[in-house]
Amino acid sequence: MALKPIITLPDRRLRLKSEPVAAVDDEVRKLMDDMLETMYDAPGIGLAAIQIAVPKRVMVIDLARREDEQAPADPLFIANPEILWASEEESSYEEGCLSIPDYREEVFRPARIRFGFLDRQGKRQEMEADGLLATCVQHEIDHLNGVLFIDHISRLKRDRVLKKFNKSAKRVGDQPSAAG
Ligand code: GNR
Ligand code: NI
Repeated sequence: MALKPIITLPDRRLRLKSEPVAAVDDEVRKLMDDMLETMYDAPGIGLAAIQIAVPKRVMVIDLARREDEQAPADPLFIANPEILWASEEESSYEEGCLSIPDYREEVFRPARIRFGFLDRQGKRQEMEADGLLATCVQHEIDHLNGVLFIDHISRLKRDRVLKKFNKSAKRVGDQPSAAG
């Protein structure tokens, strides 16, 4: 396994639409393993392949270590996910994203979903999710479509975030300033 750098705003690759995998072969399993190691290291509860600059429809999720870093791993390996059903009812979570460091905001999404995917063995699965898992799956599927959680918040807040990240990108190598 290998740790990979996580790309962050304003990297334009975060806006790419990722391509489905033809099959879950050894190369895709290696990608999944690298993603999982990178996600645990961050730490995060989900990671889409584009966050390590690979435009494939692959993601990993593990909610088990959210509160206790020492808890046993319980990873979900997901390729080519598709939302099959989403509830009318919505719920909100304060979301964050490893590609938008140090920013969190409340996002409303369908509270429950049913989704299909290929697992680590390439076997087709269907799952229902609610709570944080439903949110996380939708957040990661958004990444595969070039969508970020800030696209679901008010334009005012989004523009503020984008401006901050555009500024800090131009200032790489500069001294930090009070203006941020
Ligand atoms: O680690 C993460 N936490 C999180 C919290 C609330 C809603 C979504 C997430 S996903 C995020 C990791 C990430 O950026 N995945 O793409
Ligand atoms: Ni994210």
